[in-house]
Amino acid sequence: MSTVRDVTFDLLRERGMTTIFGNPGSTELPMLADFPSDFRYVLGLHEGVAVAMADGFAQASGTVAHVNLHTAPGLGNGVGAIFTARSNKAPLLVTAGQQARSLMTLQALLTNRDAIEVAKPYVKFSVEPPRAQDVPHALAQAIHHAGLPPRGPAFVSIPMDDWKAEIEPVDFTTQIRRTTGGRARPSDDEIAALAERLRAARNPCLVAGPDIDASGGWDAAVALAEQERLAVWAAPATGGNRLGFPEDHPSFQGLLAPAVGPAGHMLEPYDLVIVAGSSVLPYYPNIPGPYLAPGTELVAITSDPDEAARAPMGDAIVADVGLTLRALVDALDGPADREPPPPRAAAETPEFSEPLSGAAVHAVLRERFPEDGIVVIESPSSTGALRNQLRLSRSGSYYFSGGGGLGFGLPASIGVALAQPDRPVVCVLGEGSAQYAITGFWTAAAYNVPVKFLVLRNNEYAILKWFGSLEAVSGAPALDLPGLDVAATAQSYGVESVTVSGRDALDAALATAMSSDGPRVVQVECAPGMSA
Ligand SMILES: Cc1ncc(C[n+]2csc(CCOP(=O)(O)OP(=O)(O)O)c2C)c(N)n1
Repeated sequence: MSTVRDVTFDLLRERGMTTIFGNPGSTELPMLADFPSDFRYVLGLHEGVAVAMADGFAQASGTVAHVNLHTAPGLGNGVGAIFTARSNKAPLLVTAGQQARSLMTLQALLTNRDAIEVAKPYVKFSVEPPRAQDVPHALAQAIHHAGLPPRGPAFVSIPMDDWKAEIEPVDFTTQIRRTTGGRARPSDDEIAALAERLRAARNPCLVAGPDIDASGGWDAAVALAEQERLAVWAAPATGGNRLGFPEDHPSFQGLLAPAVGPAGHMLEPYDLVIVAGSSVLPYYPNIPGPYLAPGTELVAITSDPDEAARAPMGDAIVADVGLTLRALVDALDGPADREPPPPRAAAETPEFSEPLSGAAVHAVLRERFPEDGIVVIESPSSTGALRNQLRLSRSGSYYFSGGGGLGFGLPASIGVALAQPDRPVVCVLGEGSAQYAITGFWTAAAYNVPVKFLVLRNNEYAILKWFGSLEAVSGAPALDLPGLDVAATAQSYGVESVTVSGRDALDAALATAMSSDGPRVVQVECAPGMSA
């Protein structure tokens, strides 16, 4: 006889899930007792931090990551980050402790009442197994759900007295030692029909979404664009948690506007729009208009049936994005007899007057950015400026909160760096955004995770002021943020930090930070307002 705990750790070991992100409480201690030496526990001081670290780790490793939360209040704290992980399609096993089964009915302290309902809107699967012996099977199901397309978080609530329960090892071999795969290729007919539409199109374009990168379709997207002379737009930043296409490529045109009317207007010149690896489309804010001009057709390629079903226009193929793009390249005879798309203008050199604008900060960053660097960004008013200045061109180089929730960037960068220890990671944060997961600095320091944090301090919620003008809102309170000092706070958590102002000081501070071994914070004084 083995225990539920033995079998669970064997399951996690077999799946290569030997890193557990979490924040423990009394309801999780029975699981963590005698923690196996081949496992690593990464402590976040708040559940939102633990979930977002796991999110970054899952996306950057391409594997299911495990985050273990405390019962009701811990799970509650993590829900915002679980929402974000769902938007990012990050494959996560989320577990939470629960009161002992014998005390749940009387609702003893820390009972997670209706545990499976708490995160339900944001997970693919939510269960509290009926018997202790079912815990490993439930965990296996959650792992399969998380890793199958569309990837996302799956939740299991585990009463704290389940871990010692005895279980037949035979259940382990029959129920758990299974693999599942979900990379579906479209039928030959679907590929032939799309290839024909593309061949017949006069001026087609590609809208490149985050699932291109997540499905390993980067090279196929480039090959398709080059062979078919496609103009390529990035899916709107609101849903673009990853890049889908090299942004320094001659076919790349820029970011599609996120709102309905402006996006429809930008797509007007094209008679065929292929949206690959994105919902159609991640719109925000509400600026109405036609979805598409009368002469424009659209075909989406997505592995998510829900994305295919809820799109307001166009046809859709539900299949693996990378495999579909590759099949399309192979089905077309290319090169197409079309003019290549017009080149995009070079990024303008911004003014370097003090305090620096967001664009100026990113122009300085560009000169210091490592060749194989990765950006994790949560700097709302300067996201577009960073994309424009850096024009990142390698797969797996960019992570962003696809659902629009703050509190992702700081901890996700730690997860990304743990998953990709050979690539330098730069985390770009607004000083307001940093507050939502500020304790992540402690984890960076305690585990010596060498992320370089660049904090833009503009003393305001700049993007909300911009939204205010867009929504014709005046007189809203609480949009100024005087006196936040992220560098001092990070220093108190153990991360070496500096605050600088102006181009030369920023350049020198970035050079020092990039060449150091551990985590570093460079906080730079910034001008208010949006930066393009
Ligand atoms: C969890 C969460 N709470 C609140 C918001 C609303 N929000 C969006 S952007 C923003 C301001 C961010 O400020 P800062 O990081 O300083 O960036 P800036 O706009 O100045 O570039 C806020 C509060 C959100 N997106 N997510």
